[in-house]
Parts: sequence; C-alpha cells; structure tokens
Amino acid sequence: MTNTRNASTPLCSNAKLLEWVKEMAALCQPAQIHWVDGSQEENDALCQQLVAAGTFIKLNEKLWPGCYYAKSDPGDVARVEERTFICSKTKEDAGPTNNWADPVEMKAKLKDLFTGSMKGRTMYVLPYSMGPIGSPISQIGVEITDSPYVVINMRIMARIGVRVFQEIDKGARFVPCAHTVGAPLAAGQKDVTWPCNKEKYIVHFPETLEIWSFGSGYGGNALLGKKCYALRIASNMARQEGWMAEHMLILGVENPKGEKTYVAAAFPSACGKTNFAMLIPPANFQGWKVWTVGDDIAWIKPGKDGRLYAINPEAGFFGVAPGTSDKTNPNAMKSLAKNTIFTNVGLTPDGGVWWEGMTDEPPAKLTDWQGKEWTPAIAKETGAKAAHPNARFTAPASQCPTIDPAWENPEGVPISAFIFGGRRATTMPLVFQSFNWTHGVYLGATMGSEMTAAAAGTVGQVRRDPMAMLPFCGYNMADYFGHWVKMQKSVKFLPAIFHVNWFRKSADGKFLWPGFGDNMRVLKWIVDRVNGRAAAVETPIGFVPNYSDLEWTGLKFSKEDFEQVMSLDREAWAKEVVDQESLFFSLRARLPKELIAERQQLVSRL
Ligand code: TSX
Ligand code: MN
Repeated sequence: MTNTRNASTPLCSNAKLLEWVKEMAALCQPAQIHWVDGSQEENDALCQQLVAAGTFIKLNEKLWPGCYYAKSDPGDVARVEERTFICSKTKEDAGPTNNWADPVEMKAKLKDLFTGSMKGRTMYVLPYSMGPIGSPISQIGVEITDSPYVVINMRIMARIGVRVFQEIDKGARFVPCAHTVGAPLAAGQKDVTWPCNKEKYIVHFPETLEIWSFGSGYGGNALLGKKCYALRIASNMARQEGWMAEHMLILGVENPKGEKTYVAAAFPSACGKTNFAMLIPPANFQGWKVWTVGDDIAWIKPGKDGRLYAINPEAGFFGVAPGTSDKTNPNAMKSLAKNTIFTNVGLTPDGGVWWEGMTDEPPAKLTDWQGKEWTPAIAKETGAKAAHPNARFTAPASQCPTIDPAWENPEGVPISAFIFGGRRATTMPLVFQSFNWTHGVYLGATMGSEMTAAAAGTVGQVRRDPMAMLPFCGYNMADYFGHWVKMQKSVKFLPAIFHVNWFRKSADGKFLWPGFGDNMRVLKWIVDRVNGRAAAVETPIGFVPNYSDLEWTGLKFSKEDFEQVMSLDREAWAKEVVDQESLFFSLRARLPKELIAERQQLVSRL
C-alpha cells in the first residue's frame, strides 16, 4: 500500500473484471476491497500485518534476510485430492481419474458457501500472469482472495500487479479464480493465525474457464495459479488450442562447446524433480553445465520453425523442504537463502529454520511445525517431526544460481527431449529411449512409481501416474493421451522421448545407481543422442546405451554394475505389461487406438 494510493480504488477498467469483482464482493461481503498493485511497499505492509496478526514470524535478518515463517492449521497441510472437482458438463469429459460434479449444482453449492464468507476480512483482487508478461505462451488470471498469505506467496510464484491489470485493459483473456479461506469474522471476533474451514472444495469449470476454491489457505489449494490454473485449467485450454500444459521441469544442458540442449521431464512425487532441475554435474565433467528453467510446470507450444517451445509459467519454487540440503540440492539451498516464505518447517531459537534432512546434526532444540518443543531426544522417543513432511519453501526462481539466462524469454526455449521417470526398485532400467513419438507417449502413459511408505498402500506396489498428471489433468485422461498422440502432427522436429529410473535396487535392497549429480552421465547420453552423437542398441523395450556410450570418468562403476542397473528381466516385464493393462482398462472407453497398438507391439517384442 503506497501512502498516496487508496487500495479500494480499482486499478483496471475492464468491464468484465469490474462486474465480476462487484458480484464477488456482493456475494462474499468483505469489510473492504484491496486492488493488489504488486509493489514492494504493498508487500512490506502485508508482511507487517501478518506479523502483527501472529501468522508470520520475521526470521533473523542476519541469518535469513527477507524471510518469514508461517505455520498452518494442522488440518490444512496439503492438497486435498478427494475434495478436488472437475465440473465439466458430462462426467465422461472429466473421466474416471477425476472427481466430477454437475457444474450447475456445484456452482449453486459454491455460491452458498461463498455467501458472507469474507465478512470482517479484506477481499484482495490479485492479478497475475503465468509466464513472462506479454509472452505469446503466457496466460493471465485474477484471484480474488481473503488471504494476505496467498497474496504474498503469489508475488513470489507469479508475476503480479499493475502490469497485469494493464494487459487486461489491453484486452487479454483472464481466468477468474475465486478463493476464500471460508472463515468469516463476526464484529469484534478475534482472528486465528491460520483461518480455514473443515469443509474444503477445490473446483474447476473447464468449459467456462473458472476456478473456485473454498476452505483452505495452503499451497496448491490456495495459490490458484499453480496446479489449478497452470495444469488443470491450462490442460483444457491447451487441448482446445493445440499446445501442452505439462507437469514437467525444464532444464538446459550446456556442453563444452557452449551448445545448449533443452529437455523437459515428468516425474511422480518423491523422485527428486527439483533436485534434477538444479543438478550439478560431477567435478570431472568439465565444460558441462545444467541450467534451470523451471522445476514443476512447462507450457509448450509449436513454434514457427517446426520445433516445440516451452516456458516455465511460474516465477518461483514452491518446494518440499524436508530432504533439501547442501548435499542433495545446493542450488535450492541458495535459492531459499533470502526473500523466502517457509511454511510448516521447524523454528530454531535464533530465529532460523530447520527441517529433517537439512543438516546431519539437528539443532539441540527448536519449535516444531505444530508449535511444540522439539529436541532430538523427543524425536527419538515419540517420532515427532520438526517439519511437516509436506513443509514448503516459497522462493524466487531468480535467486537460483543456475537459473537459465533464457528463463524469462517470451518465446520460450526449444525442447529436444522429453524424459519420463519413476521410482522403481525392479524392472525399469536406468535409461532407455522410445522407438518413436507414439511409443514415447506410451511410456509416459504407463509410467509409475512405487510407494515408499506403507500409509498410502502396499510397499513396492506400482502406482501408475501417467505423465505425472494423475491429480492434475483437467479432463478425461484418455483424451489427454489422444492429445499427446495428435501433437506429433503439428511438430516437424519432434523431441525424442526417454524413460529413466534412478531408483533400481539390488536383490539385497541397495540402490544400484548413485543418482544426484551422477545423473548427468545419463543426461549427457540423452543430449548426445538427440544431437546425433551417441550410439545405442535396440532391445524389445527401446534403445539403450552400451557401457561405453556413457561417460564414466570420476565414478567407479563397472561394466557389471552397468549391466545390473540396465538389465532386462523378461519375467518382470511380463508382469509389467499385465499391470500396465489395468490402467488402460479403466480408460478403455476413450483410449486412443494407437496406444492399444503400442501395447500389443510391446507384448509381441517381449
Ligand atoms: O533427488 C534424488 N535424485 C535426483 C537428483 C538429481 N534423490 C532423492 C530422493 C527423492 C526425493 C535420489 N535418491 C536419487 C536421485 O537421483 N537417487 C536416490 C537414491 C540414492 C540415495 C542415496 C545414495 C544413492 C542413491 N547414496 C548414498 O546415500 C551414499
Ligand atoms: Mn508438482
């Protein structure tokens, strides 16, 4: 809030936007309206306001400059997939992998829930651009929210403020996104530090391009530009308009000649996607460098030159804190060293933060994410965690030491390869390349990961997560496969498609591959392949490297080790193709015939 500006004065003159804000204000009945300008002064004032309210704690300025700490309500700590809905006209258009509700009934329900939901609070009108402002691949949203925490986090995760209102005034399309924590305040009622509602609804209307979110203030439920817009709504736009909205990191590999090759990669959760996006090559890989464009989402469009071009629609990293350290991901640690919001991590007595896996030695004591005293001894006895397993950092991407010079290029970066992966103890070799595009789509469609915890299912059981889009595809997954198959018609220079597995284990349960920086050896083979500089052998599952096709300097990894991590176990693959069928069976009504044929060919090759 600048001293001179009255925040309730509209910053936009677009009739549709003004009308929608008026409607939403009448519905939600906030105490006031604040048009978000995105300025530093406004952000400082909002942070101060949250400190005064007890929602934020300002961290030690010497240790963590510009950083704030928040802890959520213990019942509002993650995305709520069972409360997430795709409200297309027909249930079939949402498909068997999404929760569906009738759009008319759901809209009535939401209007009921939103009635008076912002009483006693400020309604923020938050304009944001997913992707660099003015890029032909970017899209705009306006989030109406009663959460200043959302405004502050969105300022890191997206481009927000007056520049976006100007784009809307120039006639740019915007997606209306309605968000309330669903906790109205009666006159004189004291607020809690993390208002939310036990009842939660995360709702998408793909035909009218709207998002409505009720009851949660956390992450993907509330920062609506991310999963709700950039994946669920954008996947619908992309299919209609001939582009792709994917749950993919984007990175650039620079070789010693200074040539750059960009790849996009999809992994299910808990595979170290952010670590891979910020990979540091082994010391012996002189002249090779990995540049980060994005760690979570890619928007990809065919360019005039016949190649696919990708942007990262986000401006920050909303990363899982536990497990992030100077060992696993030094670039992430440097990204979050300043100007970062920490949510649900541990708070140390010196005004710092800590989480499981951050350092080998835990602090002697701290306050855990629930506000309780935590010591290593208490943790040992009760199993209490300093940080919630889904604790997050919200950090500006510009602070990443390996951020690619072209990460904000409005034209995007040209994609030469897609990589799919999963966490698989058996069956899947370290790396293989598809025979062609359709076979590559099959690899993405059938990818899966094994559960690491018993909580969500049987340990060792493969959970299929096609293209890592299972919770994020905003329409029928079978139609999504069809869109992938069809994309090859609008691209002259198709990216090659690879499958990787960093998590293969020996019979005695040890990881066979060192992973992390050594994944560069696989990445080098991939970029050499797409540049026509690496050999491969044909196998029933695809093209694989010879031992001699990978660079081994600086790593003790014998030909026998390689053969183990690459081995093709026919019996395991016989089971694998049967298991792949079960996902296809649930999608059979609309499954593209090309993928059924791919499966038959795989079976016959095996
Ligand atoms: O992020 C990971 N990557 C990708 C890195 C670019 N992780 C972390 C787990 C996922 C959240 C990995 N864990 C990777 C990996 O490639 N590989 C492994 C498995 C592994 C763990 C430890 C060792 C080796 C492999 N070795 C030692 O601890 C010495
Ligand atoms: Mn993600």
